[in-house]
Amino acid sequence: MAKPLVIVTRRLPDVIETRMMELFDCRLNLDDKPMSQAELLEAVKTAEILVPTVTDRIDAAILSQAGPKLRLIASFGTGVDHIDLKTARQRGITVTNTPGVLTEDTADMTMALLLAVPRRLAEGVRLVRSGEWGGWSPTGMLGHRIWGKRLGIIGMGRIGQAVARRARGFGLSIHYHNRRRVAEEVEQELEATYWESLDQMLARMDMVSVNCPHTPATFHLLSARRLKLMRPDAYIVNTSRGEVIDENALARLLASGELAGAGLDVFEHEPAINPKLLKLDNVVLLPHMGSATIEGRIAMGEKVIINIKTFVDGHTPPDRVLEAMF
Ligand code: 8YV
Repeated sequence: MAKPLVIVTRRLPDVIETRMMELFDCRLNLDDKPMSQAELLEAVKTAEILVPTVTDRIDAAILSQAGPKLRLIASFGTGVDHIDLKTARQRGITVTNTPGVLTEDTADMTMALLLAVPRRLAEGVRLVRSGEWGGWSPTGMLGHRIWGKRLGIIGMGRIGQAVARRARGFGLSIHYHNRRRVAEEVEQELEATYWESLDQMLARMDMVSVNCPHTPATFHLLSARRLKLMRPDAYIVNTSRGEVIDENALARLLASGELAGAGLDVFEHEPAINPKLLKLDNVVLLPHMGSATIEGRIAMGEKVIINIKTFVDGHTPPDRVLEAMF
């Protein structure tokens, strides 16, 4: 049987690329340069299977010109907001992702930001490196305690729950808003309080963590109006997608002291960073590295391979994505 033509848009871990070369007629991207829309168009016209990442915009314009051979988009990543699922379905193209294997890493990074922002970690590093630290002082570098505070989690899926488990260990009490209330056992285990109204929850939290996917329903979920409901001493952390927060409004409120601080691993227009955010001291900005562990990336690649293999063998791939899931 002929091996399927698989086009991979970015560099993946060596072990994954090697295995893909063994299994498939595989075209790799050796210099790791993100593909332009023109290159992507060429790829969907040629490939039977496309392996994109979050940096590829597989929109309706691209998909409507896909070649008849393109049957599967096996995305390397969990979020699928870069793929137009509706057009893919209309064109009979199956879409898969890699859920589950980056939950713990992303939750670790969320917890790191929940600690880093109130305890001014990045400012402390900058001070030491600047050579201007004059030594310990009783009132130097004071931040805020997180123990005993309330954490509001927006999106209580796998990652939200993994954040909650960690946060409990740091003495935070767990509150959450989700489309659906989670199972009673989970609520009990986490001693979590459910808020059907996001507005009501936001107004009462000391810290807020964004852990929901970006969908049309969650675009600017944290709008200027909602951000203004938060308390001026509250912190906000986002390891999900920049688009969930109105970034301009966030920067404004942080600058005017109407919010205490933010930890952002994701941005609305990556890789561009809102210049207003760059001017602020009370923010920790990271380059979308929530799931960036070697173990996680290999596990993601394994999932991509399993999804392709299962599909090529004529079965439903384990991580098939349906529009109704989002
Ligand atoms: C991935 C992510 O590394 O999986 C996701 O949704 O945001 C990242 O952590 C990236 O998407 C890879 O394509």
